[in-house]
Amino acid sequence: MRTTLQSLLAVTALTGLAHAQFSLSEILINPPGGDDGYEAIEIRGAANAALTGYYILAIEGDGANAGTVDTVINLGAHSTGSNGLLLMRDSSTIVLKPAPAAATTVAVDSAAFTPDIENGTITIVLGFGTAPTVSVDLDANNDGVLDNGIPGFTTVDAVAWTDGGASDFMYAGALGGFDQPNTHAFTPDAAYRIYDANGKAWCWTFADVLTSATAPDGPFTFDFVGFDFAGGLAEGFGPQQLDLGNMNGRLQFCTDYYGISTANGGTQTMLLDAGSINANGFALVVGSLTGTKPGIALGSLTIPVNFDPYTSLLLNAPNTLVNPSVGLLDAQGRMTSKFALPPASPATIGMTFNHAAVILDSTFSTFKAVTNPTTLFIQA
Ligand SMILES: [Ca+2]
Ligand SMILES: [Ca+2]
Ligand SMILES: [Ca+2]
Ligand SMILES: [Ca+2]
Repeated sequence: MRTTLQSLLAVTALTGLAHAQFSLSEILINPPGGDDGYEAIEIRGAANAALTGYYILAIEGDGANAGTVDTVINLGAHSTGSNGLLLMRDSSTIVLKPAPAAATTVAVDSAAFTPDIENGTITIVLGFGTAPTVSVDLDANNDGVLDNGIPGFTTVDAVAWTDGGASDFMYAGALGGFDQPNTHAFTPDAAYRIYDANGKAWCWTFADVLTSATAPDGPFTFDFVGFDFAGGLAEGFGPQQLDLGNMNGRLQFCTDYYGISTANGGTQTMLLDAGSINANGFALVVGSLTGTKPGIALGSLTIPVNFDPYTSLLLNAPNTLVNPSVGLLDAQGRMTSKFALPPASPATIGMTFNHAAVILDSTFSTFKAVTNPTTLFIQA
């Protein structure tokens, strides 16, 4: 009996691993100017891994068409490259900058990317099994719930975002993925995955992207000018642009929401991944209302927040507005903190909060590292 159970568990674990190895790592669906030639979706997995049976789906989220399968991209004939990356493109005519790594498999499927992937509220799904047919409506009564899931199809990863339409729906969360709420007024052009120190998919970032008139083919820089970015991206820290077909850059501090309304209040979750090298150490979350540069000098380190009254407030009242602001890292070197803004806090309208974490050793005596800053906008 025990042997049977053990072998069953082993098989289950192996199956889970086999299917958990692929993730959506980068999505560009709305570049500046026309979309043709630039739409691309990057998949990350093990090296030289076949995607037999796998598909990417785009499910419409806008109003009356919510739930309609807009796009089906068959990955079955492709494998990841020796670096674990597959980049699906709508055309090979334009040479992206930066160029995909030589080790990346770059595949083109113009038909599947026609028409273009819609730029409004959209759910992108990676999975395997029987793919639905293009134009099938998986949410016939438009109540935001897929009527029967995706029949015959197993989702391994999903992400969704919204343009804020009142009757729009995102379906990724219910599929085990991530729905990015529209709490700051921009609709992402691109989604960019952050992986942890072990290469496991960890959190999402989102941004509008900018190109220049003289370099329309890239680099696609994140829009730090219009403040259209989210998830832990920050100007001057961590990834600054898309890197389609190249390994994604790292962040150690990531967030979910990127804007909180003063009327409704809300909570921003901050995820810290200091790596297992900092297991059981301490983290101190510091903050600023006056930006990230020049920051606070701390020996040879620089904390990327400027010292101001908010910095003092967090230090003098630990584990209140940010909780925990002083905490213990777990065995993976992680900690989750929350910033909570009560409803009806009009005095904060227009404020931009930056937070960063300082990593200390397990005796709370040695500063070991500082993270990138995160950003939070406070809206009316
Ligand atoms: Ca598009
Ligand atoms: Ca439904
Ligand atoms: Ca529908
Ligand atoms: Ca990439």
